Amino acid sequence: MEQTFIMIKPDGVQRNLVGEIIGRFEKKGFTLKGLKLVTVDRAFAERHYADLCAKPFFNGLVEYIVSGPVVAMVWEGKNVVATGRKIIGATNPAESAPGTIRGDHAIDIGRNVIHGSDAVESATKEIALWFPEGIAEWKSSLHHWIYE
Ligand code: DAT
Ligand code: MG
Repeated sequence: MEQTFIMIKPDGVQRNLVGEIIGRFEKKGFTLKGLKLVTVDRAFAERHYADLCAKPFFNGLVEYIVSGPVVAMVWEGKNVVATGRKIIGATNPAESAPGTIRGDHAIDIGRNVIHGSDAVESATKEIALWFPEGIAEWKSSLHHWIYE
């Protein structure tokens, strides 16, 4: 089953959006496989966003991610990477549709509340980076009520 890495950014934690965000993934039917509240350092944030290191906003992005605790999660389910991105909404909240997390809860691109992996390959890399200790092994008893 597919897995994705989802992170509630420091603004999402500070703004008490943790329960709201987790609820959206839970209610959809996805399964929580990893969860922790962590504050990361610059080097770690730079590794997470390594692909963006040449961007003019890279420094501000790293400062933002290290500015407080984040909630790091692994969610599992059919098509969870692409569907997770839809639940999150467009990168720039000015363009995120209402009903998405960013569309409902964010205004500026540099305070867009949440991260989600953009492909199965990056999800695998991000899960390995954020959860080197591994993730929970369990199967939801709701499985056959959610999947046919
Ligand atoms: P996403 O988080 O939707 O995957 P991304 O990977 O392209 O978007 O960029 C990572 C984060 O960097 C994004 O959530 C917010 C910030 N960012 C992206 N483009 C930006 C821009 N043009 N100006 C300022 N911040 C930007
Ligand atoms: Mg991205």
